[in-house]
Amino acid sequence: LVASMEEVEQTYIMIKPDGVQRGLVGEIISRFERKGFKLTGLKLFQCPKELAEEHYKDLQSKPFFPKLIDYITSGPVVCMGWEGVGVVASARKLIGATNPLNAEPGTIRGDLAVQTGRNVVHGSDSPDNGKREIALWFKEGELCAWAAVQEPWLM
Ligand code: RTP
Repeated sequence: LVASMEEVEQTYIMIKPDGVQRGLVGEIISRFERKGFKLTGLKLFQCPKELAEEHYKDLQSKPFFPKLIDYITSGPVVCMGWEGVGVVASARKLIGATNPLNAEPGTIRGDLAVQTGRNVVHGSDSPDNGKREIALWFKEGELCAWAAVQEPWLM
């Protein structure tokens, strides 16, 4: 069963500063790995203000925008590219509702967060935004296109 190229999507997932500081990096990465998606990029990164503003430019007019920018730039984030069939919508399901109090148990926010302003993780909301955000957060050469090898690792 090989997925056609058109079905394979890319999404940008980011562990926000609270997720890093609370020691949730491994836990969050595990959920995407265990689901079966493929990691294509990964880095710990101190986000400059200009990049945070560009990433969240659609929310510029919101009253919480300055606080959101302070939050995202308050410490390092973990930037990730994930690939797979239906990965954009599926990742949003794994993440759960924006307000963690409305997020179902079993989701990342439902299990690990309380406040909207400290909701530990970001996921792209469309395939187009997935591509846009990966290009925004990663330089060329930081992403890896790879396929699992057939040989056993240990003999
Ligand atoms: P994200 O982009 O982080 O995955 O979140 P989302 O799509 O679930 O939510 P969105 O509406 O795009 O909001 C982006 C992030 O802004 C913060 N936020 N704070 N009322 C508030 O204080 C408020 N509303 C939104 C959250 O960190 C949210 O994830």
